Amino acid sequence: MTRIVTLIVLSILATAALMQTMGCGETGSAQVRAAQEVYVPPGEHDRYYAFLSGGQSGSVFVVGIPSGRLIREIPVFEPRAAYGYAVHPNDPRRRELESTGGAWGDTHHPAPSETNGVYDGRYLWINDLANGRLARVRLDVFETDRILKIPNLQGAHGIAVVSPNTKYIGVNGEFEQPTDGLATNPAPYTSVVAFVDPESMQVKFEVRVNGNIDIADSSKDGRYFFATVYNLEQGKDMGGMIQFDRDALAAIDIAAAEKAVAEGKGVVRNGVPILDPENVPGVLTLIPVPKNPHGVNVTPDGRYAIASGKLSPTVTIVDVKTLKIVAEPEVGLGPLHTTFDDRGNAFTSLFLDSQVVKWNIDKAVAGTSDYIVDRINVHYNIGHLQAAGGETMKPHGDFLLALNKLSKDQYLPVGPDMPEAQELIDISGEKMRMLAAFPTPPEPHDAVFMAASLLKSKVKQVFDLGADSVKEGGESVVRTGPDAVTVNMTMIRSAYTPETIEVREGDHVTFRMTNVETIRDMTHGFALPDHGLNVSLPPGATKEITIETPKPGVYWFYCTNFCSALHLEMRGRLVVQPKDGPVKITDWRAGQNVAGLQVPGVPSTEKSNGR
Ligand code: RUQ
Ligand code: CUA
Ligand code: CA
Repeated sequence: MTRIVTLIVLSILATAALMQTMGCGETGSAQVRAAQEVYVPPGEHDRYYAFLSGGQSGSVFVVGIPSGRLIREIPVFEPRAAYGYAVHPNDPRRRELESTGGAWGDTHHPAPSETNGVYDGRYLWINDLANGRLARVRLDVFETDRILKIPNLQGAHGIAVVSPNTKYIGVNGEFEQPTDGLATNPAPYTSVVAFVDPESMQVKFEVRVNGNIDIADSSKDGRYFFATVYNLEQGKDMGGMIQFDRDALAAIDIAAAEKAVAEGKGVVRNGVPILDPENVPGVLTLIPVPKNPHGVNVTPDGRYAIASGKLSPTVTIVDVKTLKIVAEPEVGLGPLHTTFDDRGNAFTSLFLDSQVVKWNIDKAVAGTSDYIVDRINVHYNIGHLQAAGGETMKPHGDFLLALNKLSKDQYLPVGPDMPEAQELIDISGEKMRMLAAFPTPPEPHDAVFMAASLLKSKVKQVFDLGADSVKEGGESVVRTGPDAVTVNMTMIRSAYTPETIEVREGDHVTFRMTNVETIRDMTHGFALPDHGLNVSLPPGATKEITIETPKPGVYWFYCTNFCSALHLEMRGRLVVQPKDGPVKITDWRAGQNVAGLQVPGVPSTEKSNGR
């Protein structure tokens, strides 16, 4: 009898467990609903592009939302063999990286260009905290376009475009410096905010701020640039930085700064006028906010700037017109950043609580006790968070991405170090709902969403063949000097023209290469073994690169991107004759170019000494 009862009980338990796994229980049906919301069938597209900063990957990750699929990594401050980006020391981009601070970076904050307070899909700027740089990414081709080293500033951390029409990109210097740049200066350290012109990518002016400057945003009317200061103490160690109960939210009056610069009130250092607010009153207002504040975010309607308290469980709500504090509601432990929906709610990340807290802005300002709307646990220790369009004047109010610093037990273990974790949350209802999670390489700091409908039509299918491109039929190998050869090469499925290039040891060989394909996605690579050369050419692209010291031997350059059934055969030879060996000076389809250029000791046409 007891056995029968036991069997019945066991079978009931088993059925319950089965129902759970099949998604028939309460959690089960919530999961099925969530899965349906993030499922994007094969061949269909996501609704949003999300641009995630790559952190110490030095890049930008492009993820489809809601699926969480990684669509692309845009290399910015680091070489990436995957895209033939800045790999060779003579790659122009590699040289740009080396000359501006080095071939690695730490990207934190993606900032898209805006027109009328909403994204226009032209550019995305991204900072390099480590080496004080700002890069611009073109969103029609998803490639890095310009890299700028910012003078007089260390630790380029918070950046923000000046709304509503991208007048400047403001860049904050987090690592304060001796004011005159000299280590011998005993004076307290200060920082600058740099204002960069979006088109020319030049620093127009800088504004000095006492202490350091962390995260940035601009008022929606472009009047103020806001920056949090967490070391108003001007401490030089941890203890020194956490002395005060209040640090500051800095508000820079942009028009006043422009006027002062025009009147010559800036002190020019490294080519950039720096305004010192002590000598130029009215440029900078410091609003006291607790304590070691981190994020600052302006509400979509432009009324308030909200500073997150980090070491204080509060957010400080500042009226953007008066620069007065209107409320300081408690939200939870470790508030770092805030984002918004289209219904008057703010969402603040709580690092210590591992939560997102949703709160009503008007109620918090009015001081009613019911301003907290909802809380949801995230996994774990959230840093940034971003709602779709949350930085613009028109938030979408549907999805929120939590960018968590630690994933701990959330994914298959991969050693003591675990992946970074993003979680996608539905914010369309009163209560937040967890939808999905996806990992990424280290380490996304921040993200912005861009509607697929905005960007898709702006993305180019092929690069335009520029004046510098090599035309089909116009290929040549030209000796341009006693020890210099230029190869004008085209590539199309699935061959390089020319296929054989003969040079002499000691020659500098310049490859000018055009992928003359006219259809999307037909990318060819050009990799040369043992010479550190790896470039990749999307359709229509032209690249030029010089290898300085080819070693004697036969080297097969080959295509790295699988392009056709003859992809493996898409290769050719670089034949490097030893200095004193039989030398054939290439005159491939280019006899006229060779004439007149005599190579010392050897005839300039095809001949060999027949050794
Ligand atoms: S920081 S976790 Cu670079 Cu954006 Cu706040
Ligand atoms: Cu071209 Cu493979
Ligand atoms: Ca402090």
